[in-house]
Amino acid sequence: MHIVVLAGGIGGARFLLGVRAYAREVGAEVTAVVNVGDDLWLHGLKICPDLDSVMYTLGGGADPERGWGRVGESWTVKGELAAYGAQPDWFGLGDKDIATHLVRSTMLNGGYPLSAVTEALSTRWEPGVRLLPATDDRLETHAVIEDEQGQRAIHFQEWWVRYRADIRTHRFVFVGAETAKPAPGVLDAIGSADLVLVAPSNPVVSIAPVLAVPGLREAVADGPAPVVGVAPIIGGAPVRGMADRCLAVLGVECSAAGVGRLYGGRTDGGLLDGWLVAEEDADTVVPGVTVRAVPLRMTDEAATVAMVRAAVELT
Ligand code: GDP
Ligand code: FO1
Ligand code: CA
Repeated sequence: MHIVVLAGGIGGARFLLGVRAYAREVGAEVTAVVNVGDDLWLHGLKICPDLDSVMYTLGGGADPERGWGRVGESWTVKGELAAYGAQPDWFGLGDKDIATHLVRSTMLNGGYPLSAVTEALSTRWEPGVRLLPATDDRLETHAVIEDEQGQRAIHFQEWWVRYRADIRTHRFVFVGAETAKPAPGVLDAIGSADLVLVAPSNPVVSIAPVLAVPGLREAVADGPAPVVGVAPIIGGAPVRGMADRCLAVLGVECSAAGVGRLYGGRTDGGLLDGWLVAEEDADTVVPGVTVRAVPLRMTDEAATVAMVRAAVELT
């Protein structure tokens, strides 16, 4: 059995802990196709927040409270950069984390594609699943905002970290998406999958940029495998993060039903065959999609494995 998971950062990473444990139980293979829309170059370094969240979490090196970066982190370089007045000062890189970005940036500057770099970094972390960036090409999420300076596009990280998504926002743009190609292995993985799972990641800024890679959405929607999604919204609110603000930009209701309908039923030109929602959202209806209500809080690995099992049983 081959399971493909579309994933963002922390929600994707925690879900993958459960998918990996389930896969070990049943002898399945797992491929994670991870969002790169959050990625940015900073201080000469390439930062890939979602790939790193997944890699560190599955490798046992993530900070569980922050949800990003390394556990036991120190911040000497951040302090030194601040002493130089280096900008941006609203995005902090930890010392241990910087080592990852140094290795990655050196390899990228040497001509290796991001997928090969990710594979190389994974030899240290042994995530136990195949980690693939959605694309090796530049694909950056930008937010078109409006303030006293007028209307302009800013990088997703500036929108999320600097403004905390608390600024008038017209839309998101996936810069570079039109010409991006799926990373090597992505289409083959989806084409050979027995099941595609959409992790309970942010639908607007984690899953949408993955699906924006030309050919990727079609490979999932028209592919052989059933597609089951897991709601990141419980009782009308995100479990963590600012998905509510992201959904508001699209005019989509912040609910399990709102996100399910945003993905849509496969029979209606959408993505999903099945949609797992939390028990408090048991009345959710998504046209053309089989909806099942189960506990959806990823409090520990056993709870997450139970979610994965429910997703498998839905197919
Ligand atoms: P990010 O890239 O680090 O922001 O992480 P993701 O996009 O992968 O995941 C963020 C989403 O995960 C948020 O919208 C959360 O609501 C969702 N999430 C976090 N923890 C849980 C959980 O325990 N259960 C469910 N169902 N969703 C969760
Ligand atoms: N999130 C923050 O809120 N503040 C930061 O200073 C910050 C730094 C950072 C450095 C490396 C990294 O991989 C992630 C980092 N994040 C930070 C998280 C990042 O913004 C994530 O992309 C978002 O949480 C959404 O996925
Ligand atoms: Ca993200």
